[in-house]
Amino acid sequence: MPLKNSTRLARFTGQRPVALNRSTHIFSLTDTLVRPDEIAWSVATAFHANHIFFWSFVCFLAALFIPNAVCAEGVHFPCTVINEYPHDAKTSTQGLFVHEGTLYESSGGYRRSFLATVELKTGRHIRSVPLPGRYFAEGMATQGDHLRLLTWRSGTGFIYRLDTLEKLETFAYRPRFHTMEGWGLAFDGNNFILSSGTDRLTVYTPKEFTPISIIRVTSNGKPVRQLNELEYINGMVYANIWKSDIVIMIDPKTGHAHGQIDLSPLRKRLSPSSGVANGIAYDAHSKRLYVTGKHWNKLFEIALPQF
Ligand SMILES: [Ca+2]
Repeated sequence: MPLKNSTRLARFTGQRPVALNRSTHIFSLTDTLVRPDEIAWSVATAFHANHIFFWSFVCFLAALFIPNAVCAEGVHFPCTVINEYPHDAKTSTQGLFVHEGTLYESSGGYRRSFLATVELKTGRHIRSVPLPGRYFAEGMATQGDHLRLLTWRSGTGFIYRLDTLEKLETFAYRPRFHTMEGWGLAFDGNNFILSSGTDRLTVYTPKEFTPISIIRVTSNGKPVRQLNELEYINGMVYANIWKSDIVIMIDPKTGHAHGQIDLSPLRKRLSPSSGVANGIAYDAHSKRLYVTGKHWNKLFEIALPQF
């Protein structure tokens, strides 16, 4: 997603997320900005005042901030901190995973995107490679001895060697003229799973990177939109929800969100300039779960939810 927007919206992340509204299954940091009843009121007023075009535009803008349905069902897991580590606050985290104890992180923004290996306990960059200035780095995931990195709107991705971060290949991940964006990426052991800021996850084959199925993510029958950074953990897809501190756990077989973690308790440990939560990494070997965010000055190991 756009860096400017995320930076601007990061100011909202200093607030606690609004409590779950179980009657409408609505939840969002933007709840205080535009509510559905206000939108309905706007439409009615527009007809009455014969200002339909103006208010339609207002409603269009408002729709961009319609609160998102987030996991009113399922288990609400506590955010229990086990360790905290330094994290480079200049990094606009878009993709995050752990491989053999080393953190891999991608950072977004035009003319400043990069991919880095990071020493987990110090936050020090071991190796860092920039992307060409016209690409905005997004999510990434590893398969075998390489990783795939998405970019935001170009429809172009890159394959890198894990050990040297040497770029090996360029690949396309959407049909021509398709507007689907690249946000998060995970690998489930067989296929890649891609998010695009919507309520849909797209499953891609591992070699040709061909889309083979779509997972529609819901909670209580309502779509859960703005799915962002991903991680596949023990049969579940964990996903950051953009503009919130919520991580949800999705059953990829059904698309149902079966649980969530509210990361907002971490805010009191972060600098005020920390942006949105984004970045989930799981070390399957040590069974450790890590989370961070855009321009967060810390990375946290938190307790792994037990279903
Ligand atoms: Ca991840």
